[in-house]
Amino acid sequence: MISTNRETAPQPVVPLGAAWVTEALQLAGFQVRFLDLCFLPDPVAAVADALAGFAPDGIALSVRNLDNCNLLAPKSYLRELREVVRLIKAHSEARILIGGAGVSILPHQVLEYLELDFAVVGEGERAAVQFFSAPDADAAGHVAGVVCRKGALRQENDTTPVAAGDIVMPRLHGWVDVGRYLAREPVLPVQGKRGCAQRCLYCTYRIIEGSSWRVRDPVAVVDEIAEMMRHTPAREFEFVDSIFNEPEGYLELLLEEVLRRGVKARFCASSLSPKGLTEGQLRLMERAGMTSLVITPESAAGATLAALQKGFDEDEVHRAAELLGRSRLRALWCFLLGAPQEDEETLGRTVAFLNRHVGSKDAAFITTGIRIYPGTGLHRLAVREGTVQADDDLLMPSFYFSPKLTPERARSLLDQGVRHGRCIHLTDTEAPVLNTLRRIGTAVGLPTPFWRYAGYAKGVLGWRGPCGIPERRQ
Ligand code: B12
Ligand code: SF4
Repeated sequence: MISTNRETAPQPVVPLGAAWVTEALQLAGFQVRFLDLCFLPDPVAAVADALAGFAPDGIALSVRNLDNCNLLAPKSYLRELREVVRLIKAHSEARILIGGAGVSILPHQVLEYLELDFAVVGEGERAAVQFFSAPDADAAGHVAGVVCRKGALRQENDTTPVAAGDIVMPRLHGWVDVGRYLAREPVLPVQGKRGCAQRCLYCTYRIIEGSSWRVRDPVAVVDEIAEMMRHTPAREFEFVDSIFNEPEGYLELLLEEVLRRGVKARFCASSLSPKGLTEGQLRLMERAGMTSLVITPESAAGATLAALQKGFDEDEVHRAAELLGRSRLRALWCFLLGAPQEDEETLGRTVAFLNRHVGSKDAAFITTGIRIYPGTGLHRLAVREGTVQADDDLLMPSFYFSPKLTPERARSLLDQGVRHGRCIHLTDTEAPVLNTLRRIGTAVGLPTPFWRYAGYAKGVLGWRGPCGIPERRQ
């Protein structure tokens, strides 16, 4: 298994999905080695070295990201990946399977670009085991969830979910050198559920994880946390679920289990919806050791929320903000600039929200433009509006930005309107100085989340990331 992700912005991310699939392969009886390219200076040389010492029958490539989804400083990771694939093909006859979140969104395009034959759409635990167990390449190509380069997906991801009970424990520390990640961000990821039953206009998560919620047994999730605490120095965990507070009732079961077991750890969540958030949930989060969360309204204006099909309105966003403002939890508020229906009026509402609700313990994360993915409502809208051509394969990033505004005007309205320095723009996170700050922060034991120091870093260090003219294709 080769985890190919080498991005370190906004933080290096532990290859949880790759570890999970590797564990499933090992449990199925395969002898597996794990190569993580994240911190290696020369990925092609690293793969060549690995192949010199080990001649595998099969090679699995995990591809988390295709690109950085950044309209203002776009970067595709595919060219470097193609070099790795070419090296593998030149040195090995092994059967190759590619998977991961990035691959799941554009499987045919990725296969064509990399000149590979087989990809998995969605979760890989079962598909990878069946693929590598198949007697020949033809049978391997018939495994559910596998896409062949010239063929169709055998079965839609949605119809072949792994039952929650089938999800094994990833045993992250068994495969990944977690110490290297913990030296840069002292937090390990945990996934409590897969899928999302919402239908936001731009979202790909249902393609990657399935379109219904599939929750893991809270006991198994807490077992996993306890095991990581036994085997690693990690004492903080991030729930990477698509939405932490859905489906209704799950976070309560999970956090009650944390409390029942007396787990002494800190927690955060990478995505919370304002929808239906209650005071009781926030109290429970505080009691269970949650200290911060990322909340993703994407806009604070009714018209854009409706156009994005978020399933909640402006009042709900304000209501959630008031609850969070009264809690001890730090919140990172995520907004997308330039959504459908965005104009000066809607942006003004978001700016007013940022001034009113993003308090001194909080920050806001601003993304300009929205990456367009095939099969989404946003793609259909962008074709109708002429932003992209219907036959654009979208492998190299294209972005939606409301025709009623320009990115430059939106940024200037935001900069002029927001009265505090706690807005982090996506481009800011690409500043190379951040990696050094992260390591220093971790070494001296600076309390997390690191985004809480954004205002200071911007004011005192003048930290700001690259911001260029959009470059659409490479
Ligand atoms: C949580 C999250 C984050 C968090 C991560 C926090 C953390 N501590 O890990 C944060 C906010 C930091 C983040 C940052 C970024 N993210 Co992000 N993130 C996610 C999210 C929601 C979940 C990822 C996750 O951990 N899933 C849980 C694991 C278990 O699942 P998994 O990795 O997908 O693995 C499963 C399958 O993919 C498959 N699989 C994996 N590997 C393999 C290999 C083989 C061979 C097979 C067969 C199967 C297989 O099986 C696994 C188990 O089921 C996804 C969206 C999503 N729902 O997937 C986006 C997502 C992966 N992110 C994305 C992006 C772009 C980014 C950023 C580049 C954005 C940016 N510019 O800042 C950065 C990159 C960070 C980095 N260093 O790589 C994109 C990638 C698509 C693309 N366009 O490239 C996604 C898909 C969101 C989207 N836009 O649609 N992210
Ligand atoms: S709630 Fe989040 S994960 Fe679900 S469809 Fe909407 S954006 Fe995607």
